Amino acid sequence: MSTFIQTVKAREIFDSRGNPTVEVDITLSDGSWGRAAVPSGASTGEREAVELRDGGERLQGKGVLKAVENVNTIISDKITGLSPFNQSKIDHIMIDLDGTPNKSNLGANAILGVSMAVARSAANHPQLPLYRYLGEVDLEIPQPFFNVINGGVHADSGIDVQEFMITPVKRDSFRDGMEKIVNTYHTLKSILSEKGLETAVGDEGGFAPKLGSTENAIKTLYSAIEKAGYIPGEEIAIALDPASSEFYDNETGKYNFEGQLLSSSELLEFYTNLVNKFPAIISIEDGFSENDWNGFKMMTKTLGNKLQLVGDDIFVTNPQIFAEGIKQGGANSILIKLNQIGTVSESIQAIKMARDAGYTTMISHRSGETVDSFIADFSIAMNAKQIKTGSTARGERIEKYNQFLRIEEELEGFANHSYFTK
Ligand code: 2PG
Ligand code: MG
Repeated sequence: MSTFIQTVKAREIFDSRGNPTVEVDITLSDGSWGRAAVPSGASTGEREAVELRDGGERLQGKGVLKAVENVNTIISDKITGLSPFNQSKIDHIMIDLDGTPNKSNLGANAILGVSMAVARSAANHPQLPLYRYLGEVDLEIPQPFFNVINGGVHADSGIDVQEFMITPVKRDSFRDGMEKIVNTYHTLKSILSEKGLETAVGDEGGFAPKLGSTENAIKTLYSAIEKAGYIPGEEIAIALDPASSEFYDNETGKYNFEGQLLSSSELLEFYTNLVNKFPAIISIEDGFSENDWNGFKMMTKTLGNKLQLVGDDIFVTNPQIFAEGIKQGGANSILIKLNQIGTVSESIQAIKMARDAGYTTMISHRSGETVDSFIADFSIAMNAKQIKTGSTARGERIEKYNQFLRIEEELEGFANHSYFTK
């Protein structure tokens, strides 16, 4: 008899912010098994799939025992006995069982935990690495974006832009690129401490100094890149995630940014000046709010031919919402977060849509993470070409990057080329 799912067991564990999250173990009839843990965002999009939380007094209402229970009873009952190799069938059984468009019934955290654990167990059965089981034959390690200065809701640095990322656009290998970033990261640390600024890190492992403004943060990055011995733009480029839904006022339609109230066109002017002044910036994510599609379209028209414009909150990895975005001509890239949509299959669908529409893709961690490095393997398997998964600090971030080092070794250096490599 062929292999089937024998047991499905969820439990409540804790993420990198000390919040409860769901972990799922799946055992197959041949004894092989897979485990996966679900991440959690802070700057969440309004239309993301719902993370089911218990409410009440326990653990500030953030417990996930209901989601755990849903896995251990309702979901387990339906998928036990099925083949783990039909990912899409299992995902769709869960989508139907839930019965809501945003997975609020069983919880996207419950469903995604099972979805990822199914993939892991299926990969472990023939003893394939996850990236190989899910993947194509022509594999690439993605261009990594390291978030070295944290702002917005991820830190108390007082900077409105949430993420300042650096990426090794010129590199001989993943390891070589990572070494360049590590050198820059340590140089940045010494520059900050020389200035008497904070060197403690934020949620995603980047520093959280009170640098006062976006411009000042970028200037500091330029200094760190140069002082570490690299050329900004040519060897190490910069990417931003303002996560602007967080400073957008839905009532007035204005952005409360760096002490000013800006209209969409004023904010666009700010970005335009910024990228003219700092040409090392190659990518901006969520420059406009999820509720400001016009802003997004305006930015795409004006800057879309010279910059990568990534949609995160605006698309929430949701194939239906993304289809509308493609139609309207918003952004030219999509951020992929598995827990925004809640299953592996739907995330794959969004990636395929992006490919067909000529959008680039970037796989992403969440600000609340565990050491599960599923997205590292997933990004290679999907040929996503780009990933952001934090800085070169904090175990739950570095684990994903370390996984690329292992995979590069396994592939004997055959996976070095990438989208931004010059
Ligand atoms: C983002 C993410 C990840 P969060 O906005 O892109 O960096 O943050 O997980 O808090 O939504
Ligand atoms: Mg974002």
